[in-house]
Amino acid sequence: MSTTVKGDRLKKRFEKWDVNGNGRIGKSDYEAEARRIIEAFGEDASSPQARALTDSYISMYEFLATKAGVGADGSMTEEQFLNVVEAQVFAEGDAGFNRVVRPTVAAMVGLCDTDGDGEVGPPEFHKWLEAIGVDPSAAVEAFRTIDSDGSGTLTVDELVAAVRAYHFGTLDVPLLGR
Ligand SMILES: [Ca+2]
Ligand SMILES: [Ca+2]
Repeated sequence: MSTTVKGDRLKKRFEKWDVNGNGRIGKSDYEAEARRIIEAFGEDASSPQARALTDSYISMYEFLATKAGVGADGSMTEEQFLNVVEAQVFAEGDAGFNRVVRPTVAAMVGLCDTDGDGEVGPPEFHKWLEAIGVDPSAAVEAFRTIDSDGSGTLTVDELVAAVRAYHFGTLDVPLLGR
């Protein structure tokens, strides 16, 4: 069952990024996604936080494209994308998520963390969801679910676990865009 959810959620992801509908995604799609999030936060594109997010998206793309065998600057078909994410992220479990997803989650925390405590509090999380285009009415419940130690703030670890939970179908709120 989780395989179906993963596949569906990734396919949705692919279709959203393949803006011109040519059946391929490339580095520019990842850059555009980072830019869109930065704009939604009202962040200056040249700020260290914004650059960290852009860099993390580019690194994530280059890693996956290289592993898919198309080269860091190459583009991937849907099949190549689904296969490489399956092999490099899902099949590797925590290690895969930590290597591929964690730097991007950490960069998102950097953008959100306006009070500078290194974690994401409820108002910061609300803004996160808004910025990626998720209905923030889900924020309160999602926050409680993701805050697994009940500390009242979300750490990078808790958020990486949440991205994983989303792709395995145990959480319905996407954190890196729909
Ligand atoms: Ca904070
Ligand atoms: Ca917590």
